[in-house]
Amino acid sequence: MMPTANTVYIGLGSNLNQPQAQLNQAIEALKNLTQSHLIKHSSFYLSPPMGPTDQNDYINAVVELKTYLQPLALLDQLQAIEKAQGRVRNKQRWGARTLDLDLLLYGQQVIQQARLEVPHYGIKQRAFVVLPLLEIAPSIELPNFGPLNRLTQKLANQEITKL
Ligand code: ROI
Repeated sequence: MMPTANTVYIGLGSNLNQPQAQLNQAIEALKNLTQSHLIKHSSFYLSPPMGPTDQNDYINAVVELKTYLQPLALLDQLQAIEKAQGRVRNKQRWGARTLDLDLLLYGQQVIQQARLEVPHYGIKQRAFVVLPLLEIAPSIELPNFGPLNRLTQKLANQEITKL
């Protein structure tokens, strides 16, 4: 039987070393991802750092991919792109970074593994994830939750600018 492609959503974030250029470069890398096809990407969004505030504002976006990669193989590829773009894992949790690629959703799968939690644990609290995701997938549903657009009201107080 033909294996089916999975629709996945990936969150991109950067607040170091020309964030917009970092995201553009990451989108190019995702276009070249093995066994995958980039369907679309959102606009870029500017927001103040959530968490530690002694760091630059962030640029964020979301992309939709179709992929035959299994979740952990996809995670390996995303981490390789982060590394290629100079991501250094430093001591401060939630510190500044050149590039963060988060696997937000993998079809409607729920994954709870040591290396990987899907849906990404932060989705529902973060306007910088929800807004770009709804821009490219207005009817998207979260497993065990329902339509993501139920959250827009609750997140309306978070400062964020669509660029
Ligand atoms: N804050 C914003 N605005 N955007 C991010 O991508 C982001 N990523 C993070 C933390 C440090 C939690 N804050 C963020 O990992």
